[in-house]
Order: sequence, then structure tokens, then C-alpha cells
Amino acid sequence: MSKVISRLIIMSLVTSICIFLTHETVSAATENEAITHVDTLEGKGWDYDNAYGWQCFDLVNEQWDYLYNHGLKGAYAKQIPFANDFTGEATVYKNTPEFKAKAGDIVVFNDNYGNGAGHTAIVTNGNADGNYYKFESLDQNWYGGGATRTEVAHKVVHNYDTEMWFIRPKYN
Ligand SMILES: [Ca+2]
Repeated sequence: MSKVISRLIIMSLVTSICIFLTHETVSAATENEAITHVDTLEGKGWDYDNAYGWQCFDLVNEQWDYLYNHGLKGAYAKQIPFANDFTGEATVYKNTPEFKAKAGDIVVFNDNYGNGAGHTAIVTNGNADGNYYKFESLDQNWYGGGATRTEVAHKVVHNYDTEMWFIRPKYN
């Protein structure tokens, strides 16, 4: 076998392995680094898509972009669990009575919230009441102050709801 052919075979093998690794790569951040990054988002207004002011989705996309260098798809927050391929990046959990959220999870509320658009936030404490009936998250636009840029990212205590999804990133 000529050296040229050998090199071509090796190059194609390396390329294949790189593509495989790229697809399977988890976040470059550790769990602790991700949680620390959430803290840096608090107290400021975030407009990831440069439209409609400081939406809930903007805040979540700031975190997702930190983790994976891209935002999440979905015309509305409620579509996040279904409009994205989370293979290699995260695990999606539908809420159940046994589910326990943890800091760093992305929570998605259904169309009973946000005037039909749903809502999304970043969990900061999965057990805000000591009984796992409530969790705390960092939110934008929970009170409707996103469009007017008056509601910076702030912590809110929410009830766990049946129709709720939690997206848990795969950390390094
Ligand atoms: Ca926006």
C-alpha cells in the first residue's frame, strides 16, 4: 500500500472519530462551574435574541450557550422539550411526584403559563420548602416586565406542577 493511500485512510479515520466525539461531547463545564455561571446571570437583564426585551427564554439561552455554545430552539418556551435534539447534551424529565430537580436544571412550564407561551427558568434549588413541593429558580419575565426591560433575572419560588419538564445538562 502506498504511503499516500495509508495517509488518506488515517486522515479519514481521524475525521470520523472527531465527528463521533463532537456529537457525543457533553458540556465543557462541570456541574459546579455551571451553577457558578447561573449566579453570574442574576441581577441583570438578558436579551439573547435581541428581540422582545428580557424574555424568560433569553435567560435560559444565556446558560445553554455557556454550556454548549448554541441556543435552544422553539418559538415559545413551552416548545423547548420537544423542539430540540438533546442527544449527548441533556436528559429531559417529565415531572412526576418522585422527581427531584437540582440546581442547574432547566425547567419548562406548559401553556397554562406565560399567556399560552409557557415559561422557562434555571433551577437554583430543587427543594425550596424542605418537602420537594416547591423549587427555586432564576427567572426573567415571570411578572411580565421583560418587554419593558424592567425585570432583571431574579429568584422565584415555584410549585412543582404536573405538566412541567426538567432538562438536566450532561456536565463534564
Ligand atoms: Ca429577547
